[in-house]
Amino acid sequence: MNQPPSRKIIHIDMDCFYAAVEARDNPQLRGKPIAVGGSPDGRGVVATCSYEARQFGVHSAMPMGLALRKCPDLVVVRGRMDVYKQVSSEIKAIFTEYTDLIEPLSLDEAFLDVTGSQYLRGSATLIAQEIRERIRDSQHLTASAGVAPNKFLAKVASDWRKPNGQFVIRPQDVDGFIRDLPVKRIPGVGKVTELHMDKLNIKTCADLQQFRVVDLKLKFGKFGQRLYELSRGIDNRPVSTSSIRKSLSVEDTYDTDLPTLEACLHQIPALYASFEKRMSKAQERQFQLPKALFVKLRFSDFQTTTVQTTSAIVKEALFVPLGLGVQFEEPGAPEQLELF
Ligand code: DCP
Ligand code: MG
Repeated sequence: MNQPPSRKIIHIDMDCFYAAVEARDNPQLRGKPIAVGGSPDGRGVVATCSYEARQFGVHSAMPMGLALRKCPDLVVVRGRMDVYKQVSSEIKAIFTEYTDLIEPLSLDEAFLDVTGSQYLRGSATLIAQEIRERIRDSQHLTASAGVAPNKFLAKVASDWRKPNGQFVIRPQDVDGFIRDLPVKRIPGVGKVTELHMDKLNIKTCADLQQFRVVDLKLKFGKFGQRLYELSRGIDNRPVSTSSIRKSLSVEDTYDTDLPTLEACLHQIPALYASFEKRMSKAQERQFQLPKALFVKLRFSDFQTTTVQTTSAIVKEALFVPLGLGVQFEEPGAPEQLELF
């Protein structure tokens, strides 16, 4: 019997990336709770931390001062972006030996489409295994991998056996896997949406599946259609090798609070000047039409919020302005691929 076409997607994600690089290069740090990031004296935040530190509740984006209160023995290390970039490009060089269809998401993460590969009898599972072994042998760092029929599930799967693990969701496993998946694992479901869903008694993808697409659209707007698909484990986005920018912004964190509206407004021209500079550089390379402006604010308790509108933003900004930016029009929707 003819099987419908199915894709084989691998998501690779390095384990505690910056922290692992630091521990690799400085044996004294091994086995200790370490955090890579800014100084606790200013407004430094944790970029990432070792698993030893995570046990104390330390996590990415946490103010370093708070991290030190949670874990007094925490060793704070300044980041070395040049080294992380170098490791990242060496890892990417490994990926290119398996497929041309690579979509990097960040320095430590990428999707690979190995559907067409004949290597290792076309087994995505074995390819992922081999890539992880090669990263370990050449970089002395560990990576985790997810293998699945689409990007959404592959990304969820790479988190499933972290650190230094791998999890495979075969096409026939999708229905069973997705049912119990908590909604917060769905990309785009943040704290606010999760709370909204909780009030509707929606906790898992199985709960979401109970709703018709029209109802999801009513409740969650444009995101409703996507929720309908993702809650069934459907994601037709192809692995995209072109890096089309989705947004551009500049931001600054201030050493002391900006307590008044005047103080906030005072910072806007400098931010705007550097935004304009970056924007014109980017538009020279590839012109893209902006569709929305946004202002990101970080409050003194480090909560961050984004206000997206076209005017009157600044009048509302009674807090610490963090960033200015634009979002670009999305390129034409990709052709639908048939699944499974
Ligand atoms: N990073 C950052 N600020 C954040 C999140 C991440 O600077 N808020 C950086 C540091 C991380 C790297 O990006 O090392 C990769 O991010 P991940 O989310 O993949 O986190 P880790 O690789 O550190 O940990 P994990 O093992 O959970 O993947
Ligand atoms: Mg990672």
